[in-house]
Amino acid sequence: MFSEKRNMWQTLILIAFGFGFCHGNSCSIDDSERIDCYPETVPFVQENCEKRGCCYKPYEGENADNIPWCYYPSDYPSYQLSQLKQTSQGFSGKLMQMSSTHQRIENEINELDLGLYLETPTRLRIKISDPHNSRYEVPIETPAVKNATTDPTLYSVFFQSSQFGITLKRQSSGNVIFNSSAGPLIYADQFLQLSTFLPSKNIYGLGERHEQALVSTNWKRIVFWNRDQGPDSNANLYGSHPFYMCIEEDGNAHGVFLLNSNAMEAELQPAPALTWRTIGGILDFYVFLGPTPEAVIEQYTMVVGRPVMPPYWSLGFHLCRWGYETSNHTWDIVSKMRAAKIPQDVQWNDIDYMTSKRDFTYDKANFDTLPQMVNDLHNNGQHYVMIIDPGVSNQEATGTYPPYDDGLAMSIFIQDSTGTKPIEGRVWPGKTVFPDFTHPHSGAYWQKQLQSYHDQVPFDGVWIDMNEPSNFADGSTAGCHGNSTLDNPPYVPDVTGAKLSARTLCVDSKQYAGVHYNLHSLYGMLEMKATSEALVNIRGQRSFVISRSTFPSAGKYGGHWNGDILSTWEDLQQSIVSVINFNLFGIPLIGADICGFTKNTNEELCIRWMQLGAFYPFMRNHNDILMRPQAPIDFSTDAQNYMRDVLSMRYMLLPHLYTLFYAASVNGTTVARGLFSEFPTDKTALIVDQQFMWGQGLLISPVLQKGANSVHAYFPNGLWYECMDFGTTIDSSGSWFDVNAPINQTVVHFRGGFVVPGQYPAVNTQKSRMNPLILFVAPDRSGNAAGSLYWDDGISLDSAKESNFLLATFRYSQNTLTSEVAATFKESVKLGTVFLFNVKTKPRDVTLNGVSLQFRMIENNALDIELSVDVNKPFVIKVLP
Ligand code: MIG
Repeated sequence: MFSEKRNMWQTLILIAFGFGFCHGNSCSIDDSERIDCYPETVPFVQENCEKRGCCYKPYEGENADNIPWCYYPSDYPSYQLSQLKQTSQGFSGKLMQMSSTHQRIENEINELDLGLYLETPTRLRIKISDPHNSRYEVPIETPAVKNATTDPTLYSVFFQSSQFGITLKRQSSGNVIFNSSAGPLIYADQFLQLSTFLPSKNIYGLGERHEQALVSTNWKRIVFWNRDQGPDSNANLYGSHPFYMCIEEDGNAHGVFLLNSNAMEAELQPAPALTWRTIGGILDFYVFLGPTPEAVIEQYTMVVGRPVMPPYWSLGFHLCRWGYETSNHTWDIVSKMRAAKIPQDVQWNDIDYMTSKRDFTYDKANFDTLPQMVNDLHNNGQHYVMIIDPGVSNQEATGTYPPYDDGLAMSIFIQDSTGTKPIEGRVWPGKTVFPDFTHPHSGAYWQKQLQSYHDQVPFDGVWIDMNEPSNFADGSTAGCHGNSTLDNPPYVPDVTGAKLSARTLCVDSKQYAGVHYNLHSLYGMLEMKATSEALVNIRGQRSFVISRSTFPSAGKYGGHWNGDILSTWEDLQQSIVSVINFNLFGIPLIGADICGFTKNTNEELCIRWMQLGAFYPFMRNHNDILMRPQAPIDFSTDAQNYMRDVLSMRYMLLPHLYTLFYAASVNGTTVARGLFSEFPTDKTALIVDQQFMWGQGLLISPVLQKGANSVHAYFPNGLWYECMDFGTTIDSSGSWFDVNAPINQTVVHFRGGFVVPGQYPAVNTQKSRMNPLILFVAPDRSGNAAGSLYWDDGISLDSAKESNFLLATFRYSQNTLTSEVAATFKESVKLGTVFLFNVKTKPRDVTLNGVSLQFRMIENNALDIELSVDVNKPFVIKVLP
């Protein structure tokens, strides 16, 4: 007990006097460190600024528009910390507001509770709440930690008491990773703000965003408020993820998550510093100490939830469009894909299939053959997914439309501010109401509707759209009252549409768990939860849900596509960032609409997009209504050949992808990742976002420019073996190379040091899963490589828990490939080929468990070894030089 206590106090050091706040004139602050005291977008005058007790100093240099003219003085009276004491979970203290004469923000809270939870050696939580009035807290499940960690922590904590501040240092390096003395703590009922200095400008995450991966610290404001909004760098988009990862100057990484779902802003400035500004809830920060980038994501997903394990078939190719006019039209596309032998696992339908766009119906005139088409897909080892929107029509005659009648009977629709009737909006079916997924009966309601539709059309997965929730009538069909403090908060973050109710519901509408003002950004995530649970119950297999709106913990239930992007080269490039970001957000099942959504695509763009999209963890070609058709079969024979080739490459690499999803679901690691995740000490890798990796072993360097025949790509230090041009080696000390990439080629490299599992491809995963596996063995400079394979039946719930899976690790060193089997699968899993790279001369012999094998040298120093062995049993392959 004594040593435990000592450990905890060692973690914490209290200092009475401030640091970080300047001496002398409290307004003389470096330009880059000015914390905005007037974030409102409306123009203001000096007098308004000074009334707030802030410094007014116009700025006319570079960035003049962004540098605040009105900013907090260094001695702005904030809170004083007292009564700091040890608790079983860490420390607690009181924050008392310091008195001042200037005009304060409405309803400031004078007394606050500070809780510091030393949850694990690599994770701590800082919670600032109101001891007298309970405030809204985000209803997602996070780990309950009863006792502070007794192991030595990677961090130490410093408090500044006279002007409250909290500082976290990484013990090993002394790096300050969190330092709230960048600005004052403000804590009002509808305005909460905390500013922190950042240890470097290498900030990632914070989304959903449509721009480069590295977050700008050049006066950049990111707004969080889920919105039906075509991707744009200056708008709040479909999902909110107030989480960033920072790579420190020495390559160590940490993460910070603000668990808050209110309309929010994160403002970054070159100090570098970050200001969190939210208009409700509490301040509830998690800090993750890494120290590797992947460890940060493991620690983050430990809090918000590990990603769901997807069914194997869902990693195949999905084809969709808005504007298939009939079920026969849809079916015809499937048939043509089959005839062209282009791999396809899943066919989708958009809102076209519904009767008058009403959920849980299908148009018996134009989509009369839909059930037959779905059966035909199933008979061919393929799957079917259709769209469902949350808006339920309230215009049908009583007794004719159960989705509305049932919801009314169960009182599960979101109510207007009076709490007496469902709030009415307008979406695709016309006037609609919206299920409240915080209602305890909403799951049963949703499942019932999905079940009765499934009885007619046996779908395999669900695409949920419009769930920000989107509403064509701002607020409601009757507008909003605009007289409540919810509708008219003292501060409105810089949301697109200027009002919180823009393109969604009035924020004073009522849900079971509270007001929409607090719950808005959770809508899609909670719909994902309900949909995923219903799918599991209905089908008894793993669920497949793709949602447009997301929030932290959405990855537990499904994946995401990044909405209505354009068929342009710019959006092709940008889509990589979304893939990288959503992996950081714990939602690895992510992809963009291949070939682009809005605007007409063209053959070259679509080929290049299929080549990139073949490496999106979730691969779907989807198109806007009225745009030129863009399925593979809609292009020339050459184009079809190139698309088939890259699809085969994806199908060949699916065992690797699947193994990465397994790792994500158990450890929370990313599936696709930026180079910065693997090479955090490489300064160039920190900014590369036009290439990405699948796990550790595969680097994808797509062509992203019109007319290009080569890729200018960065190769971090190491050996890299080309995937298509078997074994061509790049030996890089960390530099850029121009790699040949004619229109029929996709540039993918195996990374020296890794073993990547593959499988001979086929036209769908039901067929490819029956083919022999392949191992690609890519040795590093010392001739070593390692990798693993996870395998199961691809659909069962809890395969891992029921020990019905294969888990094998492969190690290559000293010319010997050995396998270790940690778990075995009930069926035999046949390995048919090993490709070994970097073999300089033809070996004398190659043996499997002592018996000679067939082998041949192929060009570029690669060895092709043919064998037949069940991976459930350990083996040894020796290459005898
Ligand atoms: O208001 O269902 O992002 O993928 O095709 C548009 C029609 C509604 C938006 C989705 C898009 C989908 C479209 N939907």
